[in-house]
Amino acid sequence: EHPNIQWFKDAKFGMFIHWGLYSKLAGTWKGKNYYGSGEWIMNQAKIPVKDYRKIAADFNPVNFNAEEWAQLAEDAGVKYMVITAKHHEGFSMFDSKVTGFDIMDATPYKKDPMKALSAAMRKRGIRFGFYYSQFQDWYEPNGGRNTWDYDESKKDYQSYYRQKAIPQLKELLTNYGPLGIVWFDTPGGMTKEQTAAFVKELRQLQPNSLFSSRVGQGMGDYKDFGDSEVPPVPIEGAWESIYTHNDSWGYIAHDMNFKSPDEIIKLLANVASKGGNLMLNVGPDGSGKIPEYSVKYLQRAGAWLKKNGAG
Ligand code: JFZ
Repeated sequence: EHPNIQWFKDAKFGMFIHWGLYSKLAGTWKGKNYYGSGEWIMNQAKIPVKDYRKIAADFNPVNFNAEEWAQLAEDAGVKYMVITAKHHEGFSMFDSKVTGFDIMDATPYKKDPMKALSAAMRKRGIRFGFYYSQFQDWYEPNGGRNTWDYDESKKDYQSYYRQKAIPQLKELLTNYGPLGIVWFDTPGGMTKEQTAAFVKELRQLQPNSLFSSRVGQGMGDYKDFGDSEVPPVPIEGAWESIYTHNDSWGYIAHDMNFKSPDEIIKLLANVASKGGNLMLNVGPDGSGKIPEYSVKYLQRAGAWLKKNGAG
């Protein structure tokens, strides 16, 4: 058991944020609407890298306000937040020296939102962590699972890990203060030995930080259930259920299927009654605004929790 697991076991409620270039596409590519997983649009529409990279040139989230996002987290009563530093699309939402395909170098925004957000969260005493897609990287010739631009059989995953994933994770584990969680996802391309070496190398930088189970090979510090899944009976040990507020992780403009404050509280109670945490996702748009329904409903859920002594 991880020596720093107790805060997580006590947390009950977390906020997940999926935010990237896909947020700007908002579920639409070339006049066609997609539904269900806005962050997968590059894959669903098989958008070539040479077109996808152009989205960055217009990505300018001037409405992003770290204090507002952190305040929403506090109002909602969450005890931790995890945000996508790099999703499968391969775009880095932080200042990375490892690539030019990041928010500093490739967009007109030219600021690091993760710097501001990590600071705003620390100020409020809410744990902060990064989601990082360690294997799937649809931008890189050697990254996982882009088969529409690249030939899978020619890929050298180890070279991608050495040249991008590991150096970037080192940046994330070095430049943003103490992290509560590093949330890995969809493992691949590594043997058990390679995963062990990967985990060991990164742990040295932040021994106190928890690693999610999707680091692979059973080497995470707590269990994540499949998306939108709550176990039927109480489960021992540290675990988390992840849900999204509407039907997509990444922003989709035509998805209005938001869970009401009522439904959020029932879901939270269901997960808590089985002994786990609920990490509920919101998907800000490409301008940096969290959808109004997410703001309103999370605030109302948080107000209820406070009033009833659970906040
Ligand atoms: C992954 C991502 O592919 C997705 O875009 C999103 O970020 C989500 C939170 O995580 O999707 C998964 C990963 C694992 C399972 C389901 C969806 N699973 O184990 O059931």
